[in-house]
Amino acid sequence: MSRIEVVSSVLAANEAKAEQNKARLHAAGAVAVNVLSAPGSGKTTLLQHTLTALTDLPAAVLVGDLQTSRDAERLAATGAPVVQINTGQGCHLTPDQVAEGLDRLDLEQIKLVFIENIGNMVCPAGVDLGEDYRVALLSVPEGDDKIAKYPTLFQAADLILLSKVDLLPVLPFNVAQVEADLALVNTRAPLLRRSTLTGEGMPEWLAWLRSRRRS
Ligand SMILES: Nc1nc2c(ncn2[C@@H]2O[C@H](COP(=O)(O)OP(=O)(O)O)[C@@H](O)[C@H]2O)c(=O)[nH]1
Ligand SMILES: [Mg+2]
Repeated sequence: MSRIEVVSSVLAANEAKAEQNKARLHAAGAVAVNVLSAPGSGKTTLLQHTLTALTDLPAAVLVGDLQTSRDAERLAATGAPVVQINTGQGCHLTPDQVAEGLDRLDLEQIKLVFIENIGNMVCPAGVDLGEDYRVALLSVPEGDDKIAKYPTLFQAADLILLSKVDLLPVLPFNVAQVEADLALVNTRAPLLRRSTLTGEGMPEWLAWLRSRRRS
């Protein structure tokens, strides 16, 4: 078998597993949201605040990291079910790992499954985990050129969160540039400004999530 055939069979296996994850989530009446960004953009902090605020929508988190269970510990403090998935050297979660994570949740009790992907702007973008929606974060300290430089992350997103907007007054950052770059790669996804420190954008984010619930 040639190398190309081997690669394509791995991709086909991943796609099949992602479809199984999706079918399983749908059968349980749960919606899955894949959260993607660079390390430090604010994914775990966003989910901590979201789990605390979403008392009307039972949610769980599968959280990916190369090492440690630090994010899982932060998230579990909210009382929500959390599964840490350590990928070792893997720069993105795989559909198999998500399936194993789902095995450890009582899906009948859960309406929303967040998947905090590995912090990376390249690898996770091309991997379907079986999620219903993708949310990409870009934080102000990362700089206003990141959508232009890492378009694949933002192309496939259903919602883009411009996070840490509380830092806009103190950092040079051109929001209009970000909007213009986004318009070239994704005209479907809204760009929502948010800050955990001030609470800006939180009601809109929660409304977006609630409107996605399946049952
Ligand atoms: N200024 C500011 N800092 C934030 C905000 N959200 C998160 N952070 C900080 O950003 C850092 C990384 O956050 P974390 O949630 O761990 O990012 P992750 O690696 O994407 O999960 C932490 O020091 C957070 O306190 C925000 O809205 N504004
Ligand atoms: Mg994190």
